[in-house]
Amino acid sequence: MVYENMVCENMVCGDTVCAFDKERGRAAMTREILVEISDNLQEGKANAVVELVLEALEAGVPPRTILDQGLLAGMGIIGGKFKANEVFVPEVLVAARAMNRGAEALKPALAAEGVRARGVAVIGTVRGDWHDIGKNLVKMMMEGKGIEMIDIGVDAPPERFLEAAREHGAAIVCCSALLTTTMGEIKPVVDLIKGSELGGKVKIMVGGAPITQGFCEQVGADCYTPDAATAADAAISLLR
Ligand code: B1M
Repeated sequence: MVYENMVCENMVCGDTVCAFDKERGRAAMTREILVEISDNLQEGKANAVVELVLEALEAGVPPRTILDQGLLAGMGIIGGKFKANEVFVPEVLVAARAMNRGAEALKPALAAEGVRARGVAVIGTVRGDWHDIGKNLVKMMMEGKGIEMIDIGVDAPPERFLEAAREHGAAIVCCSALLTTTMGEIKPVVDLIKGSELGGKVKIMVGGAPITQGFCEQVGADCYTPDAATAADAAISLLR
């Protein structure tokens, strides 16, 4: 990684490093540190991710590159493995925690560079339902895609979804329901949002074990996805 000590391979300029080699060395170092960020994130090593992010910043790697090619690349690989049943909930949770820590470390530099979130989404588990593991995974996957997530928690009444969407200028509202007895709470959220000034502007995504595509259409929601990784991909498509 220390390109200053490299010797010109072409031997064009003796034993010191020429500008060409310097540039090539810098590019190699950038690639290496980004791969390390991605690898450590996938292994859930949050402290190492933070250290590497700070090291990359210090070495002059642009914050956007660190985000896209380090953190988001790692989270994307984990998302793909989760979809393919190659890793499971615990691995995703630790990777997501490392992602969040890395993103936190990067935040000041991103803000200074003027990099904005790709959009805002509100997420919650519907009224009467306390299950939040799936919701948290969806949230983390979406954060991993650069979406700013407003988490209104569990047992959230329809009004809370609407208020949060208004307050934060959300483009998407995400409803999670895990019980057959609470899936009926999704329709009041859809009706309230569609009947408000946000109707037609804010997209509504739904999911959770008992939810299906047919149910999504029946309640008038915009998008159903069966898992967290596809939810994050779908959210990006909705934000385009
Ligand atoms: Co509950 N529970 N639970 N529970 N619980 C289930 C869901 C159940 C299937 C167990 C069973 O009977 N076999 C059953 C529901 C039956 C039904 O309605 N058909 C059940 C029941 C009955 C209950 C209680 C009523 C039990 C009781 O008290 N008698 C009670 C209800 C409490 C309430 O909510 N009011 C209850 C309570 C609990 C605990 C509190 C103990 C705990 C929740 C802890 C927590 O979440 N913090 C709990 C748990 C852990 C479960 C099981 C074991 C695991 C759920 C889970 O987290 N799965 C569950 C049985 C099971 O699934 N094996 C069960 C892992 C998680 C990653 O998956 O949430 O499906 P999931 O999320 C997935 C997808 O669904 C999707 O992406 C996620 C990841 O890929 N997804 C979305 C989720 N939200 C999405 C949103 C999207 C898109 C995708 O877009 C917006």
